[in-house]
Amino acid sequence: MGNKQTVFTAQQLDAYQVSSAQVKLYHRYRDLAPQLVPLDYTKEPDVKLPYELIGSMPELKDNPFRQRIAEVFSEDGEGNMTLDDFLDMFSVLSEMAPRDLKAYYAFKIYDFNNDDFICKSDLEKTLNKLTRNELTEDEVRMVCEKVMDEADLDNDGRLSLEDFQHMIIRAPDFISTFHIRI
Ligand SMILES: [Ca+2]
Ligand SMILES: [Ca+2]
Repeated sequence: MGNKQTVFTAQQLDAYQVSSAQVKLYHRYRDLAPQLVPLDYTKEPDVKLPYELIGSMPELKDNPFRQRIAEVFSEDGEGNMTLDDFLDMFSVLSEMAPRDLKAYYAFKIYDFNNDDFICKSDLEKTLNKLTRNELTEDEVRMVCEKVMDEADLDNDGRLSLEDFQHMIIRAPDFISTFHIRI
């Protein structure tokens, strides 16, 4: 380990309202690739860590949505993350995050083709991942139809964010994959 100099001085903690959780996460980020991540962030270095490193973190590696999570939170949309992306991701995934915020990001994660709606094929992919491919195609289709029936309030055949927000009040399992203890 050696003698690590931390980037955040006490004054900086005050000035930027950097929380101790963020400092901890900065160190997690840096530990993924100490050769790439500088100790000094005051000059806003242009650093991104590749998805392969992010997706292999213990908090994510068993999550069937890990790649989508990284894509949604990364500025480049490909899962490669700046420190800011990384901090945003963990603050939303944290158990402390408000349900509405989590629901908003869960919706984006399930919207595989990024068109701001969860259509049938998005929902089928979601169900396959949520159940870790343990359902047959027919079963997935049935569950998918049932969810659509109940949740598609304006009957346009797809779920808007509003439809989805109503749905998770009754089916909280749809956001429980996104609770991570940091
Ligand atoms: Ca979609
Ligand atoms: Ca709808």
